[in-house]
Amino acid sequence: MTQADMGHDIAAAPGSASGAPTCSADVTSLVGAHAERLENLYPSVPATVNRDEGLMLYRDMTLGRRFEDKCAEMYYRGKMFGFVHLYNGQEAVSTGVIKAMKLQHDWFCSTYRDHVHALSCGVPAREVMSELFGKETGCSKGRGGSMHLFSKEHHLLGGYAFIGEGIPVALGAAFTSRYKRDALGDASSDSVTAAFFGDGTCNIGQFYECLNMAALWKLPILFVVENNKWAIGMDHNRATSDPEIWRKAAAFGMAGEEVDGMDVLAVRAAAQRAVERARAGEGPTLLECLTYRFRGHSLADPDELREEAEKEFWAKRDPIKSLASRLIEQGLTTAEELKSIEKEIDAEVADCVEFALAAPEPKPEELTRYIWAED
Ligand SMILES: Cc1ncc(C[n+]2csc(CCOP(=O)(O)OP(=O)(O)O)c2C)c(N)n1
Ligand SMILES: [Mg+2]
Repeated sequence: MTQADMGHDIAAAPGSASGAPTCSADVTSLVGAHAERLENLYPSVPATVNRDEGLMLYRDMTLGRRFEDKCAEMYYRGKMFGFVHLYNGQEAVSTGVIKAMKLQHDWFCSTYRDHVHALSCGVPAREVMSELFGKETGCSKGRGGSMHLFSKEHHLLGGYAFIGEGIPVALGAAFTSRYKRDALGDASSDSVTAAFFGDGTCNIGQFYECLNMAALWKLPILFVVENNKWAIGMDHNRATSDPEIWRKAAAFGMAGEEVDGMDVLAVRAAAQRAVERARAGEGPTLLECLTYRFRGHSLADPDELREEAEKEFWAKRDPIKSLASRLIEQGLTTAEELKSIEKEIDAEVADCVEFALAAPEPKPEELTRYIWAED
């Protein structure tokens, strides 16, 4: 039995025999306990990657970042309406988890911060950008907008405006997978579901109810907590009984793990372990990814609450820049090759904006279309 099976951390614990340095009191007072946890996280086995995988991960994270930088531009130019929540800084979580799963086979459930999850799931950038512009060509036919991305084809079960709303939906998908196999005798039914949500969401009821049911029925699900330290303007450490969310897994007898959410390789390795357990019928995992959002809560947030020192601490750990350095250091790519990937991505993003701007609006007489199942 591994430590994870017992609901314990796989990575070395803070201040453990791994020799990890602990943060000085000065650093902690400047950047806070969330940063201190990250500093003290030393994986016992550093994750590695081959060239193709490395470039695939780099491409996916860069697409997420550049797509959203363009979203900000379009929002401020008045092309998007309503609330728009960007994911800048958290890309290693979406890419690390989703690209460790089987696309169009496994299932994914998001929150209002859903654009990058949709892109990682393979929803075409044209469809995501069209949705943000409220166009008929959007993945939710322009009826959903930024917070309600959905794609049956890509097994994206939705973005949700109410926090925690997606967790029971994800649980249902995991239950379906198990039910088809065990009750209906479909041996090929081995899909795993990943539910993404934030630290603030771990203080509400659905989280606990769903952890309970998932553990009880050994459902194939990953509860992926994107702990970015903030729930709008509420500091995680002021809002929860035990800030180390992964430890709450032990109360349900399920595997729990904390991981550096700015390190895509570490997230990928942790997700692979959890997916393997889930597919083998060993049940759920609570995976807490320590991360940070580089922008305000939404594009309407002037982001004046967070300390500059804290923002700088996390900006230095930009997951895209870190992966680039590692791939170059390991001789798997060159700066020139990464530049040409970025150029391709910029062209894809420019194309999706052009496509979305030119796309038709939904017809007013079809306002209520797609509400009922027959559509
Ligand atoms: C049920 C419910 N209560 C309150 C809100 C208001 N609200 C919107 S975002 C948010 C914070 C969520 O923080 P977190 O789960 O950490 O996600 P993050 O925004 O950091 O990704 C809250 C409380 C909501 N959307 N839904
Ligand atoms: Mg948060």
